[in-house]
Amino acid sequence: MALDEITISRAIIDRYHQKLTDNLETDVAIVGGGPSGLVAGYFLAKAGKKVVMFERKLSIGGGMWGGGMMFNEIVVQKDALHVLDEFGIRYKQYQENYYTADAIEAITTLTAKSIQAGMTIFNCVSVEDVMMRPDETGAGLVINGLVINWSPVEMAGLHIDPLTVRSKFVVDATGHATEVVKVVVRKVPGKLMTPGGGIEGEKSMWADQAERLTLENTREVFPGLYVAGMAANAVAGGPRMGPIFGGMLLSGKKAAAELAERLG
Ligand code: 48F
Repeated sequence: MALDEITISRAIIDRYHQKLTDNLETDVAIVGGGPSGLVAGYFLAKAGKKVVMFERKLSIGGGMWGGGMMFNEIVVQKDALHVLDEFGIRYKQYQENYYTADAIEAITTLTAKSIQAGMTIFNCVSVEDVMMRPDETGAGLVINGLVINWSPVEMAGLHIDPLTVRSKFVVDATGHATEVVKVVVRKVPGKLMTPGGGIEGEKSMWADQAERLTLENTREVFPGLYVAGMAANAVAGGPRMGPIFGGMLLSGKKAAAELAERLG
């Protein structure tokens, strides 16, 4: 049977339209397709929650592809190996408590398994704002959705209005940039649940501290808004850690567990 270009086009448009409309309302919307967001999405989907991810770039994976300085190996400490095992990502011991994995295998597997678990990912989509509503008491505000646009629209600076998706919770997993939290600080009345009420700002390299703090700092920072991964440290004033990824994996898992519990 001869292939028809119009059927090919129709198939893509129909399927994408279905995928987008199916995800206009979800339990959790994750911003950023780095390791922490992918792990969070995987465990939420596995727990039966409806979860969508928006990634600005064409490729999913954030800062994991390049390992350290484009040496495409990552280091993972012992405490986080169970996450690699869950995904079936292979690793080798380097020294006691230092394990390495191929960065490409790690990120492609996190991506594939999170989609197969049920998360929907939209790439080339940038989150430019949030949606806000009064909380249950009426006294404060809660974040209950995202404002999205095509990344090429953003890159070209075109004056085109966005679309909006609603979610019970939002996760900022945008890494060092903390883009969603920055929008909230700038545009949503109220304070963050941080000591100073704002973004404390990421500190310089200290891998050991940073790995511990990434997990501790993974939490709700504004009603309806969680932070995971490097964004959690950047908001709370924790240091950076470079190409060791156990904290990112554990952070995603923690965010998913807390959200799944709150969603019931
Ligand atoms: O930076 P990233 O990999 O986040 P992460 O999960 O992991 C951090 C590590 O990769 C590394 C590190 C560990 O040693 O420090 O940096 O915390 O991925 C963040 C993703 O978010 C996307 C961005 O393109 C990247 O892929 N992103 C950022 N802002 C937006 C966004 C936005 N406004 N809308 C959509 N995607």
